[in-house]
Amino acid sequence: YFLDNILKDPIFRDGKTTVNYIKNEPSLFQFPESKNRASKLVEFLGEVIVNGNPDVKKIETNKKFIKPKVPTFDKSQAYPKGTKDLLTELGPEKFANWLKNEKKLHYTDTTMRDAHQSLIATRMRTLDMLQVAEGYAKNHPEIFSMEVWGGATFDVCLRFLHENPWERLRLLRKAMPNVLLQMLIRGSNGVGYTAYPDNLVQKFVEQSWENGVDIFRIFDSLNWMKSIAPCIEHVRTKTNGLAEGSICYTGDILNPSKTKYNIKYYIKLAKDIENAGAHILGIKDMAGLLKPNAAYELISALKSEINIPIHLHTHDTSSVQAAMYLKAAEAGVDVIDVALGGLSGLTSQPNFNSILEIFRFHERENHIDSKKLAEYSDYWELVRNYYYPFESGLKAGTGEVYNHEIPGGQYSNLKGQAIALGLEDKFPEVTKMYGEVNQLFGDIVKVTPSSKVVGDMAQYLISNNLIIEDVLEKGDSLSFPQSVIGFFKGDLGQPVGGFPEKIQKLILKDQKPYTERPNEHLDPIDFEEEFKVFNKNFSKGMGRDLEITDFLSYNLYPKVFCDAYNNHVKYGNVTNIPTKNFFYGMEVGEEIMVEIEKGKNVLISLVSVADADVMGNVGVLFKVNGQLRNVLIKDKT
Ligand code: 3PY
Ligand code: ZN
Repeated sequence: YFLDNILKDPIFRDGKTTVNYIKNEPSLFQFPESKNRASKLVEFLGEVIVNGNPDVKKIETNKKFIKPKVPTFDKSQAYPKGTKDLLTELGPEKFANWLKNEKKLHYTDTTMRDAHQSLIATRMRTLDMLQVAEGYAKNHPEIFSMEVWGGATFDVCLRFLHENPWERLRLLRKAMPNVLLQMLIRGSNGVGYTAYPDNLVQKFVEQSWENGVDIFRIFDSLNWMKSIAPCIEHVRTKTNGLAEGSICYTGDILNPSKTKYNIKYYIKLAKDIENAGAHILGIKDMAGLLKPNAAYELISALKSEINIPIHLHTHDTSSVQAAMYLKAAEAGVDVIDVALGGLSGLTSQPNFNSILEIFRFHERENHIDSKKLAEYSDYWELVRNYYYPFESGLKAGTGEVYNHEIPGGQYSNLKGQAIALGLEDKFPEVTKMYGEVNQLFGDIVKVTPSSKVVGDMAQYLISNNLIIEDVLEKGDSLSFPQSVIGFFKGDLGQPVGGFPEKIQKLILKDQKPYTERPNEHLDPIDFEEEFKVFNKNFSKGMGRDLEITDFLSYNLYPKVFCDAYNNHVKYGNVTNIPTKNFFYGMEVGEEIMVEIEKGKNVLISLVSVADADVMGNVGVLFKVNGQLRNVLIKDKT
């Protein structure tokens, strides 16, 4: 394109060039936007071909992938009415009432959020979701909700996938306008790992609704009402969506020796959540500790004590959670969370396709087309292969979960972290230590971010060859991980029953803990002024005016946002590169089609990859829409 510009330039054509010609003619460097975008795409592909995708640590050479088959649907058909239409018609209060009076069991499909968060470290790309989103919403409008957003997906979109999480939400909303979309929000911690100013969380909730979220599953990692209640209030005042205030379930209500989290505790918490204005009660069994008989007892008790519908979530780490769902359904639970077969089981949710069969001919049967549903399971099973480097390696369910109590969503990440720290062969010790650290900390609720604190401490002890007794005996001379210090200071709020004082002193040393809400220490954001500065700083590189949602991303994850911004400046929009090529590059002779803007595709093929020159640069030759394009990539391998 540079040459093209020169050849068309009147100065050049009139033979009036001087030695400073190129320097003085910035117009020579103005390339058509789409061409510019194509150049950036091949720059990205070249980088992955030569140096690999930095997120992929281990590659299996000669790995073969089978192209996933997208289930058919009638594209011209209007979307059948679903729960989203019902919410619009009834409003949140009446909708919750409708749900409570439903006899049939309802299903939330977590495939696009928690399932991949729990099995493949949250790496599922939007492109793979969009292939099936419209068809799924048209073929299965009976689904109660699709969990598609929040939790760790926000961070991972920006940090590893070069995606804008808000764009993911908008695209999924557009593709599934008839079914409720659901997100997970960590109370005052939003979708982060720390407390944020209240007006930031409020704006985040408002914008999540504006961009497509209908159900907000709100929890706090210590079950602290002071973090849950304000978030319920934001949903009630800033949206017309549903506030699903949630209990995090831990321990075992049937075990007489585990008295801290007993049935009375959960009933009181559920009532507090209802009184705070939740439309639905969520029970978030994040580690899959709720046993079948306990579920029957818990749901039966809650059904008689509260008036809002109950939505139950679990992880199948033990591999027996299908039995739990059966008992919960018989006790009257209203909605359960499941994942499509190909991304279900183990640390993910129980298998939707099979759970559906458990309730076939049951009095609470929900008639969903199981044949079509199986095609979607097949699709996800094959898509999952593209993400093999992110698998946790867990091969079977484990009863050990009742001891270590590691949440499903944390398990695959913890394993990855252990590998990065060179502790792979000590993983069983790490999980055992996790359980011991939990006891040392006073048996706390463990879910993001409190679970990260326990995980950090367990890894710290194992990697330094320390045991719990060492903490008790020589804790005042040890320097603990920052997350642990912050936790004992009160940065995540207050745990049930308070902090164990002795440990708190050992960990904090001279620092003073506090008991008020962490958010109270944070200055509110001045949206008007700060947004102006933000827009000025970042709009040029993005090639567009920035939106309030970009500003929210920046405030939630400043460093991650800046890195994502720099990547965008360098590579442009890489979200439409097929997943196989995004992670593993291209083979010589391979040809791919990438959409660079709505309806506009570029055809890219890899012609050759040269050996590195003396400077260590590798020439990667592509054909882009038939024209040869050579990019030079520094070999960093
Ligand atoms: C999250 O907070 O991301 C979770 O999924 C917790 O279970
Ligand atoms: Zn979960």
